[in-house]
Amino acid sequence: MSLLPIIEVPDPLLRAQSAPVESLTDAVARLIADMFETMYEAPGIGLAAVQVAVPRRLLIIDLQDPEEEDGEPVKRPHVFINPEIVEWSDTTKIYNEGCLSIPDQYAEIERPDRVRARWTDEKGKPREGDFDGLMSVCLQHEVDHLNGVLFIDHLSRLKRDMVVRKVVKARRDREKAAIL
Ligand code: GNR
Ligand code: NI
Repeated sequence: MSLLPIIEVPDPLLRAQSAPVESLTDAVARLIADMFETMYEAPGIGLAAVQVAVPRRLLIIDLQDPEEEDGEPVKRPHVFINPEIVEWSDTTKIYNEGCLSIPDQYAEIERPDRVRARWTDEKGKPREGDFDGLMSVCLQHEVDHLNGVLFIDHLSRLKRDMVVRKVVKARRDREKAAIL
């Protein structure tokens, strides 16, 4: 297993339309394992393949519930291959979202509070399910990534540009500090 670098805004690959996963090869299984290692280390609760520079329709989620066993969060890994959201609730909810590709920036985003999805699991089995709460927020955030959409796209142009500039400046400052 290996940690993969996470790409950040304004990397144009984050705007790509990810292509379907055609078959569950060993390479895909390895990618999934590496994505979990990368997500847990970050740490994050979700990760789309495009964030590790693989523009394929694959995402993982583990909400890492605070229910602990011996001080360790209980792991509940979920794999969604070629996911599709097929129904959205009319009711919405606001959640303070962040993104590993937009480090240290958060914004209140309004989304449908429940969704129904269809996907293929890591064993190749077709699945369908309903999601609410944080799982619904995270799944919508991750499916957006597969379509080149970021949570900041739900903000005004002015706010979005401000957030991207902050990320670029913070990265530049960090790189400068590393040289001095
Ligand atoms: O770790 C993450 N936390 C999070 C919080 C609120 C809404 C969405 C997310 S997903 C994010 C990880 C990430 O960037 N996934 O694409
Ligand atoms: Ni994200």
